[in-house]
Order: sequence, then C-alpha cells, then structure tokens
Amino acid sequence: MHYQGIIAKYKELIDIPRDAEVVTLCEGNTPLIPVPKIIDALGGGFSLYIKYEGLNPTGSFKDRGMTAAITEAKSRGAETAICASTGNTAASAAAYSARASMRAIVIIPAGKVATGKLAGAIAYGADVIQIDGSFDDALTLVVQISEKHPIALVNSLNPYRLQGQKSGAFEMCDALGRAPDWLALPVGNAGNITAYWMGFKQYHSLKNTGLPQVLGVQAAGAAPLVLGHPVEHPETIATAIRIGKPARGEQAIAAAEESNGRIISVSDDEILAAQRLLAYSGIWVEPASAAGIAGLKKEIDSGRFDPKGKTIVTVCTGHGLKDPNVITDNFKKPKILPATLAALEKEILHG
Ligand code: AN7
Repeated sequence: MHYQGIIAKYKELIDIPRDAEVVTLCEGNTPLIPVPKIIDALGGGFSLYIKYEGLNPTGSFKDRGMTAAITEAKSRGAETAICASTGNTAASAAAYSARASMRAIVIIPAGKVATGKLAGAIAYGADVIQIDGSFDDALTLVVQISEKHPIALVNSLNPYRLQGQKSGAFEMCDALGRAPDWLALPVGNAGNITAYWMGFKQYHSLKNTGLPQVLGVQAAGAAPLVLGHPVEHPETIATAIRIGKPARGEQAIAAAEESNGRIISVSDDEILAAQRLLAYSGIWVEPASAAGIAGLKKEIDSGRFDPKGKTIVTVCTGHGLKDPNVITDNFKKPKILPATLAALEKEILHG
C-alpha cells in the first residue's frame, strides 16, 4: 500500500483516539540527506545527515504535529482551530483545517512573518489576523480564547501536536538502524525538541535504538533558555524562532539535561553562514532551520564538542522557499547586462 502519512505508519505508537478518521496530507517520510561538503567544512571524521523537513506538504515539520492535532479536534466535533504563529504553524493549521473542512484562525505578529508563510495561510483559506505585538502576546491570547470558547488550540501546547512530531525520531531510527549520537535542532517555542526526545525514548524502550545527545539551538536575540529568563523583545532574522517565552521551555531544558546535551545560542550572522553552507550543498532552508548547523559548527570550532566518529543528524525544519526575502536582501544580487553576446562573453569568460 502506498505511503499514507505518519499516523498510518506509526499507528500503535501515536496516542490519538483510535476511531478517529485521519486528516492527512501524507506528511513525513522525509529523507536523511548526507552532506559531505559540510562535513569537510567542519573538519571531517564524522557522519552528518540533514533531516529535510522542508519537504513536508506545507514546507515544514509542523505538518507532522498538525495531522494529529486536527485529526483529534475533528474527531470530537471541533469546527474551528486556532493558533498563534511565527508562520509555519499558521500555514500548516490552515492546510489541515481546509482538509478537514474546519475553520482556521491564525494570529501572527504583524510584519514579522516570512512572505511564503503568510501567503500559505491565506492560500489555504485561513482567517489571518495580525496583531500589533509579538508571538508570545499572540500565544497568550489564543490560550485565553480557546479556554473561553469551543475553539481547538493547535499550538504545541496541544499534546497531540507532540504525538505527531515525535514521528521524526522514529523515522531517523528506522533509517539509521539506531538513534544518532547527536541530534541538533532549532528551538523556538520548544515543542519540537520536546517531541523528538519523547520519540527517541519511546522507540528506545520498544526497540533498543539508543538515545542521542540533544543540542538545542536558539537565536542569540531570542534565547530565553540560554539566558535563563524570558526575553521581552526577542529579535532575530530567523523570524520562525523569534520567541521570548517558550511554552515548553522546561521540557526543552529537561531534554537537553537528560540526554547529556545542551541548549546554546548562535548569532544571526552564524545562522546566515550556516544557511549558505546548506544551500551550497543543494539544500535551501529558511534561516531558523539553519540554526542546528550553526550550533554544531560553533560547538566544534570552540572545541566543546569532539565529533570524531560520531553520527550526527540536524533537523532542517522548514523550506527556504518560505522566506525568499532573506536571500534577496542578504545575498549577492544578480547583475543586469545589455542583451548582447559581447557583454555575455565578457561577463562569463572574464568577469
Ligand atoms: C522553521 O510556526 O513557532 O521549538 O509558530 O517554524 O517547536 O517552536 C515555528 C517554529 C524551528 C521552532 N524551525 O520549533 C510557529 C513556530 C522552524 C519553525 C521552529 C519553528 P519549536
């Protein structure tokens, strides 16, 4: 039978109502892509794979969680879903709600959501509401409204989101035959790091696949888990993780500690450099998704982490197409030449 998404694939391991009709876009089943050029750039002597989550139906890892959250909400008769979002959750909630013939309401920080995510949410038919505030303000509001009214909250505070997202860990173990030694991933609202850790522990208890050490990476301007306190005005080019009060912050810290890993921060310049490294390996990700590689490079360069002989996986959470402006604003702009053979030859052969 052809692939039908993560709930069908991992039915027994995902805790959602058994009789629910599954709302799916055949998400998951994303590749682990080897990146030898990045291994060389980081000094060599280890294995490194990119778990390319940008290849999910709406272009991010959120689809793994959304299939579960919307399936459960629909199964209990919910007619409306709501979320706060830096963009990817919004697009995913919109698409899965459309699929389930539910209304989606997404609340986003005005002016701080990448073009492709905003466009996605609108295209899939969500009611998009911008607020004059941050993601954290938006999250506070959607929690309040979903407690007062029969509206299903589909942020990662919803436990079904984690049930779906832990499938990424199962897939890694299936592909590698065991857990990687290290897992590096970006941390924003801290749902994904929490879900991965749950997934690895569950698979290990069933199949003895081992546990990775977890490196969570925040942007320096939005690094509450590194600083040890909320950040009132988070700021970073990686708008996906522009979050100052992570809802699952404590669980993220527990995942890092239990796994004998850590949570670190990287600068926007380090994020952009890692985005370039990935792009020059043929993998275009949005800035937040490059944080894992940026963090890995920082740890290796500083000598805090010896990668020799290790198998490392980095989760690249979202596709670069979501945020084209970052590239056109920060990378070299293409020249415009006169439309003549002479000009073209001069540029190509002598430029
Ligand atoms: C590409 O869409 O929070 O630590 O509202 O879009 O689980 O929050 C997005 C987060 C990493 C961080 N990479 O994951 C949202 C939102 C990308 C993201 C994260 C996000 P969490």
